[in-house]
Amino acid sequence: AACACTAAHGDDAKPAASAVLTPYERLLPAPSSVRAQGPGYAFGAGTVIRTGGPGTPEEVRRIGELLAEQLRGPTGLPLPVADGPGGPGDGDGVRLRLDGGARELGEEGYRLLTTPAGVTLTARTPAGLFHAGQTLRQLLPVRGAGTVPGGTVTDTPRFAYRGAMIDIARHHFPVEQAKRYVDQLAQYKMNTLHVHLTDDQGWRIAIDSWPRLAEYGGASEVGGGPGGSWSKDDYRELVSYAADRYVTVVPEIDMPGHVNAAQAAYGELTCDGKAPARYTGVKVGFSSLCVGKERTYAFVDDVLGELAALTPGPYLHIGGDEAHSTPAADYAAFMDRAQAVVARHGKTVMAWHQLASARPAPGAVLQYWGHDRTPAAEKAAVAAAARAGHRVVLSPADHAYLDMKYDRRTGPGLAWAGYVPAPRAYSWNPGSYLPDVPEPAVLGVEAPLWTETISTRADWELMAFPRLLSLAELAWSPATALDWPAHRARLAAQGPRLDAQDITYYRAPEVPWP
Ligand code: TNX
Repeated sequence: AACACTAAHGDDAKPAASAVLTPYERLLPAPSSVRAQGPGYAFGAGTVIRTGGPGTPEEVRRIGELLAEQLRGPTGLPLPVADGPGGPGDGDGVRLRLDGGARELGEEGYRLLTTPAGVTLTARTPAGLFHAGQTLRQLLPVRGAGTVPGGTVTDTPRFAYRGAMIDIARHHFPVEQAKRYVDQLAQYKMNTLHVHLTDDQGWRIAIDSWPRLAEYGGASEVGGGPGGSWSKDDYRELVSYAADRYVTVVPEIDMPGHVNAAQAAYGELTCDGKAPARYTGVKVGFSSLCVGKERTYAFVDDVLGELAALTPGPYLHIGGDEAHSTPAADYAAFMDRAQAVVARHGKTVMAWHQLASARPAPGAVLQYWGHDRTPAAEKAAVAAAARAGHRVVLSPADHAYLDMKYDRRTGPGLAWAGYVPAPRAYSWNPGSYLPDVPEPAVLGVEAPLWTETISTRADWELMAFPRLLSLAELAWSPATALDWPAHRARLAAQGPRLDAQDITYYRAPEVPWP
């Protein structure tokens, strides 16, 4: 069969037309293994989604309901959800099956088996079943019922942490936009949403013990707009919406720098006790918490305590980047205490990789955001931390930053790490990217979207798509499946799906969009 490999002779080959790809070849992220075999299953008016026999957890039923909801629109079929394993004469369809014994499928893997009788999704965990459902969506046509080709997909992720970050501090976005992004992430098997909740320009999360943080510190944003903030119920709603889609929320309170909004709300958080004006520009590195003041740590404890109570996920991200106004010794002393607070509230520390040059606490996860020109010593500090047992999430700015312009014509975005055209987002290997940080030390990949220049949903999506899909594939697919000519054909095949969901995307010239 014709496949994306027609273009596998290098970047000069003419991009393969997406029309020649089979549904299996179109899957994005590319699965670990596919065996096409025999005739497929035709979806029709009688298709039922079955969520297992007696003893099947309620969670599986929920996954079935959500999958049915996601398939009804595109297929136009009723797709009722039924309990019970189904039997002869029960009609055919999709079966969701938990198999605790399928050890080879790991924490998030699945098997999708298609015969003329139906499609069986098998996983060891509910997360795996959810991912299987997302694969099934892609095996059906963009519109209409269609036939899932016969065969077996067996698929497990390369990295456990597959994330995206949104910056709702530079520009405020409503929780609905974050939920929309969760849907988009989950569709491509990403499982983490990191929310940058605070920065110099705005404090976006309600903290009961320090109400002026959100009330006053939230009422500003880059460019002087009104800003805004999320109530605790907003945040809870996002967390539960994400959990239903097997996405974990990682909240970030950026410290000890990036705190002007907090200090504008509470002058006691500065060393001289005077509240600065709110800030609506785009400079970084000018603010710092007062490291020598005990009141600072009451603040840290209250904020992280309330956030920990709202957050079921394991991580609290405490920032730690660009603390240019905090002397190195103060920085290390502050981060020691902040990390202890995270631990006291039962969470694991995540921080930007600058923490590597201080004293990362046992278990702390470092998020690397350097680039090709980052000094070797800075990379070496991260490698040393990896040797000491810390795991690293990779967000190299010149590959993974979704706020970098594609090229000089891109409207929104920055270019301090250079332009990131679509192929550049894809063309790096997370398993060997940082010198002396071997693959087992890499927890995963995250694609941050900073919003100094982004204030609308259209611009957000334009910057994220298609590069987010490339990063999703780097995070999920086996290294052996990574190949730009094949990948760009898969990207092209996603174009009509993005269109059908009204997702704005950049028609990158390197991709053979239909
Ligand atoms: C660097 S990346 C920052 C952010 C900016 C971003 C813009 C990082 C940890 N800090 O404060 O928003 O660049 O690309």
